[in-house]
Amino acid sequence: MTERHRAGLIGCGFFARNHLHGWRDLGEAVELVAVCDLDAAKAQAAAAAFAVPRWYTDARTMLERERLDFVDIVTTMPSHRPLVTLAAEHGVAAIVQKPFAPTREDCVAMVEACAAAGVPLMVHENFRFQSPMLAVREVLTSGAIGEITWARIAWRTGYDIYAGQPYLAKEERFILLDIGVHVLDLARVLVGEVERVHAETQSIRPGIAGEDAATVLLRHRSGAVSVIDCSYASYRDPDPFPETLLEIEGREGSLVLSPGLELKVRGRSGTSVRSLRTPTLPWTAEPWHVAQESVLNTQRHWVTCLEAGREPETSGRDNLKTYALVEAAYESARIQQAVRPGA
Ligand code: NAD
Ligand code: 89Y
Repeated sequence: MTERHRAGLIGCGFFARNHLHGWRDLGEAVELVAVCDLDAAKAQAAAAAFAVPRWYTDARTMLERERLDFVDIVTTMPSHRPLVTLAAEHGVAAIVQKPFAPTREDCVAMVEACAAAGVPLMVHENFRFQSPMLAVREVLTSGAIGEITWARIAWRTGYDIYAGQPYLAKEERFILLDIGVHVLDLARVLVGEVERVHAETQSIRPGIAGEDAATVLLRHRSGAVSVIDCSYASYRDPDPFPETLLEIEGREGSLVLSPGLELKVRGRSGTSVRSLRTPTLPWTAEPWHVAQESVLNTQRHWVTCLEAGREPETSGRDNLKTYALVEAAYESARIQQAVRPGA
């Protein structure tokens, strides 16, 4: 039997539970040997609930005492750069949750630190690994609708995300960095790289520090145009949370992913309709299932790439391109003009 990859998880808060379940499901390939949180009670509780042998309150101590192949960083973004840099100093690979960092300078520093140390770095950008998105990617690569000409990728909800993630209400750069980053990443994956960005942002809900709605118009290098719209102040029935909805048109057909994950594809040979819902796992539940399951899919991709010595799809280097779209969207909203994303 080949040796399992030895992992340490940093950050045992709200979303980490999904990571912990995912690593447990991947137990044949990954051994979670330690967890860490600044809050001892959270670290201890995670270790107890998932039978992890050791827990720490200091990531440096964990990296010094444990023999790790990688760390899984599930903290909020201000700690990403110090933690990724620390892992690189110890010659340890890292997966880090989105958003990559508060600034582009931080993102570049992490990419450079891991490249200099010769260790892989991946951003846990999970939306492109959601089962419905993987199915849509297959339809697009099959050529069923022909070359893409136009798309709309929408995330609109009134779900109370502040209950589980209260820090979001205090973010001055809010929805574009929190959800926009996922949806803009999908735009790159589904439609292609971007030439020009035009954005409008809105602050709708009282008491929120940043923008909670954004509408972004993208001109893709292929000539296609897409509309990316996100809102945390959209009170609809049904509320599709946490589904991303799609309308994509090609030269020879179209596809629509509707609330409830029904996919309708009109192609050369007619129209087909199918459900992209997947069965819940023992540890997932609606409405979060599609997001939770994608954590496992993302972790599986990381392990496959580690074993093949291949750069992950959502490597730190790749995520700089998604981050550049977020930056361009903020800049466009500020100057009220279209902006070319940075290199
Ligand atoms: P959280 O605040 O609930 O948990 C973060 C934990 O990290 C806290 O317990 C905190 O004490 C700990 N922490 C912070 N700095 C640390 C450090 N230096 N060393 C050790 N522990 C440290 O946050 P959350 O809601 O779990 O979100 C974590 C990240 O996951 C965020 O970046 C968020 O955007 C992301 N997230 C991603 C998805 C997704 O679908 N990809 C969904 C939700 C949240
Ligand atoms: O923070 C968000 C994310 O990244 O995915 C869903 C979420 O947790 C709430 O909208």
